[in-house]
Amino acid sequence: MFKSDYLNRVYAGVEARNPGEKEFLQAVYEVLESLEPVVEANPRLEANGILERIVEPERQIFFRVPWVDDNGKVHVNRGFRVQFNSAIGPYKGGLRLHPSVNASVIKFLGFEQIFKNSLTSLPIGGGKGGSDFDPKGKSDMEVMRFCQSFMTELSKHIGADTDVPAGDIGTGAREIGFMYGQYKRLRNEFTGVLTGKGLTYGGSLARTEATGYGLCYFVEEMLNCMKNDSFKGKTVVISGSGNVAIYANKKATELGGKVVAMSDSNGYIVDMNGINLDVVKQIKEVERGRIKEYVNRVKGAKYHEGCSDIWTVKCDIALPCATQNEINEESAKALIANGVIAVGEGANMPSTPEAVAAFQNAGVLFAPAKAANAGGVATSALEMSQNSMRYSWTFEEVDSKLKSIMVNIFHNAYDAAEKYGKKGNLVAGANIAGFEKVAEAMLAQGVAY
Ligand code: NDP
Ligand code: 2IT
Repeated sequence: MFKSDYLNRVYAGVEARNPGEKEFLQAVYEVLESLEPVVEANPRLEANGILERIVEPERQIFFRVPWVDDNGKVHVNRGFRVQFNSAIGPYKGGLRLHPSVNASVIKFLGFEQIFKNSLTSLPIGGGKGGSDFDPKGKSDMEVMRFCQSFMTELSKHIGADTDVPAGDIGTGAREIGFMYGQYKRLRNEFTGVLTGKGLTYGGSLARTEATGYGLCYFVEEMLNCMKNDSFKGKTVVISGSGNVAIYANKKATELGGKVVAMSDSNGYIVDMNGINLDVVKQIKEVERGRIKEYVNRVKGAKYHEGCSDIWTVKCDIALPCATQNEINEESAKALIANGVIAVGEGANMPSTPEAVAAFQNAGVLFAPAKAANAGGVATSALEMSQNSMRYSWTFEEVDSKLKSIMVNIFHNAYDAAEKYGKKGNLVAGANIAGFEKVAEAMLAQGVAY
């Protein structure tokens, strides 16, 4: 529990109102823990009920998504959009399509998005959505019918100045295209209501690469400033083989690292010569196949069933880019025993609280998701700017803005941690720096009653 009575009261309230929502509670606990010194130093926060308000979504929309498969059979999934906080801009955050999606998962993601989006320094509030629909094994037409049905309801609640969804697990260019088409059909308007759009209809150059590239820019700056080191010559392990993992691999390699392992939800591959990214892209992006296929195409590579043992592969830098809680204490200890020097979270909340503590106690540089993977949503905000201007920047322009945003986020998180007596603790620093701007805006805007 916390030293502060205020924090204990707020957390007890969250537990009572959201019973059994373990991911959401985990995310809230971590933020409150970081905010302890901030709450102590700023009595205005308690006096204005800022924490009670920030842990409660402004609006939650849960809806039925009926769709028809290729054989004419009707299916029903559940759709979610949690509009968590609009203090600094329109709600902004991705849509996750995965069978594990439930209210707890969407709320943890939406809650973290508030602070992440604030850290980008761009004017975007926090939101998240998705469905327990599983795009795996579905035909393009089935995915299209699902996306259209999903958007038929979602379109009533979003808008370019209200709430701007984007991709996440299971939602890539194909799904965004189908959803955008349906929104346009229903509303008869061509606006930047979604980001991650295709380049022919308003998408931004470098959005596809942004999360993985941004993660590596952040880790490079962290290595540089905290250890006078870099990616150069380092062995890297990356979990996942989706959007974030693929472009993290590309940038880590460009910066001089060697990526030796990647995974999907069935297992992981190890290639000590350095993973051939073209082969991974062909299997995962073009064929929508399984990562184990890699060993049939690249000599000397090995496949192992199961995900968690990827963290027993010896490396200098670990980049978890698959899903929440994929690194537990045991995996963290295996990485530490093998001499890992830095961990950068590409996925959202991929390390359990015990794993984070293990890394920090062992002196491993630890880049938390809210800060390290903010490049995706930051570039989404740049896509929104370009859409508003009816203009588009070159790849180099967007990439250079992304890079300076990531470098800034590192320094803001580092400085905030130092200011509150937690030097080097980027978890605390990111939570505090993200929180301060949102809290100021909420204070300025008053309480509606
Ligand atoms: P993708 O759907 O493109 O890829 C997800 C990858 O993670 C796949 O390799 C998938 O394997 C694997 N994976 C998914 N769920 C699980 C699971 N339960 N257990 C093990 N492996 C799993 O998603 P993204 O790359 O976009 O997202 C990855 C992570 O990054 C998520 O945490 C997401 O929230 C986060 N993120 C994404 C951003 C973006 O811009 N896309 C921005 C910031 C964060 P399989 O193919 O077998 O399903
Ligand atoms: O978790 C995330 O930040 C995302 N999935 C990206 C959200 C966005 O709006 O681009």
